Amino acid sequence: MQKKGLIGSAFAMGVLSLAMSSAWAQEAPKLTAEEMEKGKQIYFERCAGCHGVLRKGATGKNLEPHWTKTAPDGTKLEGGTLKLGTERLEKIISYGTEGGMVNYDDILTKEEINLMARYIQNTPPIPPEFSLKDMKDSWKLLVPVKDRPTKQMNKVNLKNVFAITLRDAGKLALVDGDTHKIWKILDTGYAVHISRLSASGRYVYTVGRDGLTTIIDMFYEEPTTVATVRLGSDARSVDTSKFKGYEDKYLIGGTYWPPQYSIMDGETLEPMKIVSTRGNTVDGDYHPEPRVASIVASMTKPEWVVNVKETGQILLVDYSDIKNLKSIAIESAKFLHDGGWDMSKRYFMVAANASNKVAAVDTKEGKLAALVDTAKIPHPGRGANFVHPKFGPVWSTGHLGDAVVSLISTASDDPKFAKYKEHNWKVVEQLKMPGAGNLFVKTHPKSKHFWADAPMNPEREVAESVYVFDMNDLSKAPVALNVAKDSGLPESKAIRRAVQPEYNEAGDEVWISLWGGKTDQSAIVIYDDKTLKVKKVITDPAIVTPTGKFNVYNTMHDVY
Ligand code: DHE
Repeated sequence: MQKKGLIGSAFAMGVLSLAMSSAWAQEAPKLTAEEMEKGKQIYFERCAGCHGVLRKGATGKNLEPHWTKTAPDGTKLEGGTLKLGTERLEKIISYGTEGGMVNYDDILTKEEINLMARYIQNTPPIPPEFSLKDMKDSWKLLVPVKDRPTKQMNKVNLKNVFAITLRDAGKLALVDGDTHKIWKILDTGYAVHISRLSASGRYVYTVGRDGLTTIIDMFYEEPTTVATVRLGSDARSVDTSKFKGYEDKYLIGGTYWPPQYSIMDGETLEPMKIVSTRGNTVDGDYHPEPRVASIVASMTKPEWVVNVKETGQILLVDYSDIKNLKSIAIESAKFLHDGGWDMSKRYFMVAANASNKVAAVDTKEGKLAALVDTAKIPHPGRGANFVHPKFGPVWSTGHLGDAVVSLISTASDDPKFAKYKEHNWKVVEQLKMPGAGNLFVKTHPKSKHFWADAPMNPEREVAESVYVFDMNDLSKAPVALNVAKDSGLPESKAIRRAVQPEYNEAGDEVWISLWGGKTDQSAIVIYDDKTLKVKKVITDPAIVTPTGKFNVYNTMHDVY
């Protein structure tokens, strides 16, 4: 049985209300140099994403030593007594919290959990900065543009290729969506977070959590990496220039550490410019680590939408003149995370997840259209768009912290949707999920189905399933598909999380990753979108810890 955040409420509600006391001057547990190195590595791989390199907190709580070191017995909290320190931290790390922290007892060993409980009581080491020169030194142009094929040298239907992250293997699988066969597995950075496509559909860009960015050319007989560059030491986002006349001229990458974005040549990845995102939050406080979360390319203007997590500032970066770079900073809310376009592709919808809000940016006017209150911790991925029978165009997001999917009415320039104006920028309906822990939702213009996962739910049954709503009758409970059972794989000790539904080009198949442990057999389970029956299970042993999947056509055209 999975343990639910047993001590979660204490951690989630209590830690922040702990009074500062002189007792925190006491020494943190001593670590050997070897333990320190290992702690650093595990912290980077598993913790930094939510808590930040400097541990100031964002999606996760602040983990600076004044919170994590043992408090004296009897320290009074608002709701009772709490003592942090090694033992309590071990429990939190093992079993997770109701505040959204996942349990690590099936990911880390007991010794590693003990190490991390001690490690985070020590002052966070500050990683080095990463300059344009560092980027240039890391840049490898493996094949110059003039030596690349001038036409497609294979017969694969490139538009229906899926780029699939093999998270813990540090690889990317390119799978032929027509034949369901693995086309090629390529080395990439560690735990590629997202893949994005060039405007031409020829190149796949990946960004590893370790900051390594690759460009893969699909015109060769077999996909080939033609250049690589390092953006920094911790990264999540990348996109190309998509506006008419600038197609694939530039690539932008965003880093968590150092907090900055970098602009590169779109075909060679040659580094051109770095811009820091350090500065003030929407509350006016200085923040030393404002990380770059999602980035998207606008098709309305030569601009990227760059969402800065800790400051809550949304930057519209105009790439028409890189030397004299102009950008607009739009105030929204903390902490910005992921998002996607509305149906008209004029508004970018981004989750400010710790504020329980979604910001809608009007990229035509260059200003905030609305800040929409939602249920707890919205986490849309790119979200999902459809025309609601009663409320017109809606964009949707699931929630990590609540058992609902929120449907938000979006504005439209199309006169046929004018009658829905009064609903715009409000949550018009909430679809009931079996529990919290959703990460991704998806639909397709040709489908009547709406898919939602719940991989962060602590219950095995829920985390291993996906939920399919009928858009013709949203009052019906969703159909639950148990992806782990449907995969036909034997039961495993660790939960195999069913994650990120992604449509094929035609919009008639939905691919789900069954994300198991590093040594478990994982799978990609492909469902027929009409019948909801399994069409194919890809269980090749090379499919190690699959997570994000990016269909070439849908990613190029922002179909979701
Ligand atoms: Fe993600 C998107 C950050 C954990 C899978 N994730 C994003 C984006 C950001 C982000 C900023 C938006 C990128 C963009 O659009 O430009 N993710 C983070 C984190 O900081 C966090 C919470 C912790 C971490 O250490 O990374 C985190 N993410 C995860 C996972 O654990 C997931 C489930 C598995 C994995 O591969 O690591 C995961 N994130 C994804 C996926 C997307 C994503 C699949 C793209 C969704 C899409 O449809 O575009």
